[in-house]
Amino acid sequence: MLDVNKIRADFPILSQKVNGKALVYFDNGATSQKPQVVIDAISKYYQEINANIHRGVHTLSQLATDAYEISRGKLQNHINAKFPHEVLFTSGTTHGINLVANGFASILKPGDEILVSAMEHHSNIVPWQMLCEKTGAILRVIPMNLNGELIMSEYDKLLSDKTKIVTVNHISNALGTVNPIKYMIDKAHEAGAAILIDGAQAVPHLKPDVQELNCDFYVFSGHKICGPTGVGILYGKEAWLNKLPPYQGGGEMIKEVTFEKTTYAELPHKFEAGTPNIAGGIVLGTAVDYMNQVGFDNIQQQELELLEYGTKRLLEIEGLKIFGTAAAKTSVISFNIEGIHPYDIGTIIDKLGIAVRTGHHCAQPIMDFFKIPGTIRASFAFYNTTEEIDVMVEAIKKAKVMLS
Ligand code: C6P
Repeated sequence: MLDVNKIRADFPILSQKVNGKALVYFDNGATSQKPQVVIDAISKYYQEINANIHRGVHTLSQLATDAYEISRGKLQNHINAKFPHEVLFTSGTTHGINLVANGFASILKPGDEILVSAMEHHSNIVPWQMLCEKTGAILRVIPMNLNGELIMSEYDKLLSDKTKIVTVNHISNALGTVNPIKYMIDKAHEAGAAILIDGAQAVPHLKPDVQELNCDFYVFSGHKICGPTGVGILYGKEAWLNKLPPYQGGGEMIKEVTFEKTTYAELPHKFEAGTPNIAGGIVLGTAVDYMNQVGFDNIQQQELELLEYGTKRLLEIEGLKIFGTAAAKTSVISFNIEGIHPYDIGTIIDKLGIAVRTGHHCAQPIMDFFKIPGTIRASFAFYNTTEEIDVMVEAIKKAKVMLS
């Protein structure tokens, strides 16, 4: 069992007051809070070993390079990638998806098909639409039902020899649905298509095993797993990363440059042009160590309790409707209260120290599907408590009285 009070002491921000009230941070889907070890590791890097990496013979450059590559190895172990060079540092999920979509421009022909799901974040829609514009490929959408579950029989029907890549999130940011990605990966491969998994909302809750999943690409952001902003991971199978052209040109990604011709560096450097977020890359390793120390079994147990308790307590509020009622669900509750705009509730409960996200959550097609302007989203992390849920429920009741 997790000692939540002990865990909370690791996160200095959680003892802050916001608007004069104890902070209740339920916007973990947007970004997680950072434990002291992560905050300290950032200072330590700049105080002790700051230098550019992969370039200098001097001691600091070597120390920084070693720390960066050790961190890559930690991430490799964390997701069980076969090789360290299959683990690319990016600036985040959005960067990772754009990198892959850009690479597919050299593969797709007019009439080829890309499958996305009906519950994607804009980051996993727009880059593919841009790719379709460039190549003449066609975007097809895997539909969902009213519980917010993808309809697998429709997915099976959409797959064909025209499908070149399937791209789907592991967990939906707006609904909390855990998608059946193992099934989807196997089916995509049977149809001869590649598959990318957007793991942005999954990695805070579970440890993906990319070899067991057998996905071609898996992307996520560091800031959602207790790490800093501006750093993320793109896992790609070696064969795919060798096949795709580089995304950006510049320093670090070359073997040889002349004015006539440039040859590219080996993986992972081919995709890591320019000076990267060195501190971010190193500290992402610290964040992953921290999450593993807490333990994903403990994280899941605590979050399941929060999901069940939160769902029960919120449903006590008259007129409250939850969007996203899939059988397989993580600790995200999206809801609305009849006759009240989500933004109004969000603004009032913020005055009471409670941070939730309101709006379309960068997933407008989901809101269109449910014919709503947006939702209020409470997304819980392992450092949250049922007492905090009580505070939120009371605050919402108060806001409801004020607004009706
Ligand atoms: N979702 C949320 O509040 P970046 O911004 O690149 O770190 O992550 C983009 C992204 C991609 N896919 C999914 C499923 C996501 O949830 C996100 C980020 C945040 O839901 C901020 S919009």
